[in-house]
Amino acid sequence: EHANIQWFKDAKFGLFIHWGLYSHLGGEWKGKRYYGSGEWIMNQAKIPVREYEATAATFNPSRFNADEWAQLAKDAGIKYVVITAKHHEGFAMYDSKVSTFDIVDATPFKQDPMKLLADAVRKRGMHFGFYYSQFQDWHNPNGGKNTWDFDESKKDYQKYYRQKAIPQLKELMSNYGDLSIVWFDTPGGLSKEQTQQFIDSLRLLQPKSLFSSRVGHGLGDYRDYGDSEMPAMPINGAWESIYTHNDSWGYMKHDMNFKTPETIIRLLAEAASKGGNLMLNVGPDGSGRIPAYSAQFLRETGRWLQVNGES
Ligand code: JFZ
Repeated sequence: EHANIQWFKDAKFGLFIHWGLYSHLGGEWKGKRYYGSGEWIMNQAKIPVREYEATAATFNPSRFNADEWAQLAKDAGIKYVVITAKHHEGFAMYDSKVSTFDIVDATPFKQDPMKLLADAVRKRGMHFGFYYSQFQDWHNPNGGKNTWDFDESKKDYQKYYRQKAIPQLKELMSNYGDLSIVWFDTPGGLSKEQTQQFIDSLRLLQPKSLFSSRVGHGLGDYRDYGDSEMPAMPINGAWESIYTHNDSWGYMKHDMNFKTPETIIRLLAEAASKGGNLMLNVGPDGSGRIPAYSAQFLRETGRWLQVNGES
């Protein structure tokens, strides 16, 4: 068991944030609407890397306000926040020196929102962590799962880990203060032994940070269930259920199927009664705003917790 697991076991309620170039597309490409998960649009529409890159030129989330997001989480009764520093699209939402495909180098916004958010969240006494897609990277020729631009059989995953994923993880784990979680997702390309080496080398940078189970091969510090999956029975040990507020992780303009405060509270109570956490996701849009229904329903959840919750 990880020496720093107790805060996580006590937390009960986390906020997941999916935010990237896909947020700016909002589930639409060349006039056609896509359904499912907005952050998968590059894959769904098989958008070539060069065309996808070009969308960064108009991504300007000028209404982003780190203090507003952090205060919303605080008001909702949330204890930890995890945000996508890089999703499968390969775009770094922070100032990366490893690649120019990042928010500071490739967009008119030119600022590092991850830095501002990390500070705003920790300032309010909540834990902060990064999601990082360690295997799937549809932008890098050797990254996982872009089969429309690149030939999967010719890829050298080790090279991608060496040249992009590990150096970017090192940036995130060196330049953003104390991280409480590194949330890995959809593993691939590494044996169990290589995964252990990968973990060990990153541990040195942030010994207190927890790693999610989707680092692969049954490793990681706590258990994550499948998306929108709740265990049927109480479970021992640290675990988390992840749900998204509507039906998409990344912002989708035509998905209005937001869970009511009542549903959120029931999910929270169910996770807590079985000994785990609920990490609920919101998808801010390309302008940097959290959808109004998400903000409103989170605040209502927080008011209920204040009256009926334990702390
Ligand atoms: C992954 C991502 O592909 C997706 O875009 C999103 O970020 C989500 C939180 O995680 O999707 C998964 C990963 C694992 C399972 C399901 C969806 N699973 O184990 O059931």
